[in-house]
Amino acid sequence: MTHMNYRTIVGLAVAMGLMTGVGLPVVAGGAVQKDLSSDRKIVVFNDDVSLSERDAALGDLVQNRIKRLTRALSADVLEGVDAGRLRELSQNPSVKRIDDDVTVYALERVERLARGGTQVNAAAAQVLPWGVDRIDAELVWPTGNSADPIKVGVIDTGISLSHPDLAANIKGTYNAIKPRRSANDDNGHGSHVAGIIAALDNGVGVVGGAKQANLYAIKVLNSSGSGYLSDIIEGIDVAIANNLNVINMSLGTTADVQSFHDAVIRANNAGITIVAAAGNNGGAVNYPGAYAEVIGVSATDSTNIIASWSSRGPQVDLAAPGVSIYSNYKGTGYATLSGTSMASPHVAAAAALLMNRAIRSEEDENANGKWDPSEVRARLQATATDLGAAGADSFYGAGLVNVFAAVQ
Ligand SMILES: [Ca+2]
Ligand SMILES: [Ca+2]
Ligand SMILES: [Ca+2]
Repeated sequence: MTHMNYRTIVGLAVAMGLMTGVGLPVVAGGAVQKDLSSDRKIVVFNDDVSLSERDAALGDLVQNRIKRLTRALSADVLEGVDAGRLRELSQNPSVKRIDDDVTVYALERVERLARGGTQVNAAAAQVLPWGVDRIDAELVWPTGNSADPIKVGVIDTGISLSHPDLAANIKGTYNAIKPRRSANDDNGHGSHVAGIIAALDNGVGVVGGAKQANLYAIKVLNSSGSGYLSDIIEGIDVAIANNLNVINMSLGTTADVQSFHDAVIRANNAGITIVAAAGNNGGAVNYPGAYAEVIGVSATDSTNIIASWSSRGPQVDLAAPGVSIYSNYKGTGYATLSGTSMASPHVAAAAALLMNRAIRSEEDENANGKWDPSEVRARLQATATDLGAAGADSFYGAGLVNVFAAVQ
């Protein structure tokens, strides 16, 4: 497709309130994965550089361009350019910086693959999943708060658009990988995450913590659960353009890339509460979970103990259920998965429920009458159940999220 067509289609999709796709490389479960991105670079231009000036700066390298970012970030993604040409390009006055277009991964534990795949179940009578129960979301619903009309973006592998336990809550889609394609979930991970946030209370399958939240499927990860940073950045900027309230990123990478942090800062400045998985390597918190603007979430089991594989460190803000979580899957299925990928959406659901409750003056740090990301985080942390060592610690952050306590 030509670049003109690409831009036109993206523009139309956003104008119509549609969103269709999401992805970056993150290491799932410490497995060795092929780095998709070693050959891809994000050429970041200065803010005042026009599209034609971008073309002029690239010269014959236009033929190496595989993606153009034209929203908040002014950047072109190039593939297959040798180091000498990149050095030369980095000295062009139009170019601000050249970043690695790293691979980002879904943060689901991959042991399922060693067992020959995930067991997919058919719908049965609705159950209250243990994680939704543990964060006490079901105690909030009788008050009438089920998070409608809070907008939650699932930046992931997409969401199953045909799933009877999700479809009615999906209000928009965007496919950042292939903008002309749908954001239907071809992996299962994004549907699982979406179900933890907002599966329907319809008598079948499961029910999500913020069961009437408006879901936005932003597909950035492919059918294998990996993707490029450039697509994730586009997904974040689509979330900003669509005025979403919360975004969940159950994905990560060990690489700290300036363009990624900048996108997170833009979303935070736009008033979006950003929640991300801590990572599954048992070590340091991945990005974006480690960025200060993001609520980084570690994973606990049904006995409220941190999973051995959950990443940990001072960047963990909260803990949430992430072991043996039953939720929606691709198609019309259901599956039990583990990972900090499953912990993060419990906090996203809690944030959505909290944001649907009017903010009180003592919670409103900047006195603007609405929930800002730092205020959401502060309330969720102040009302979390302390676990482990007394007070904040690197395993559980402020503790296990409890949304019933938060909305009091
Ligand atoms: Ca249901
Ligand atoms: Ca405020
Ligand atoms: Ca503690």
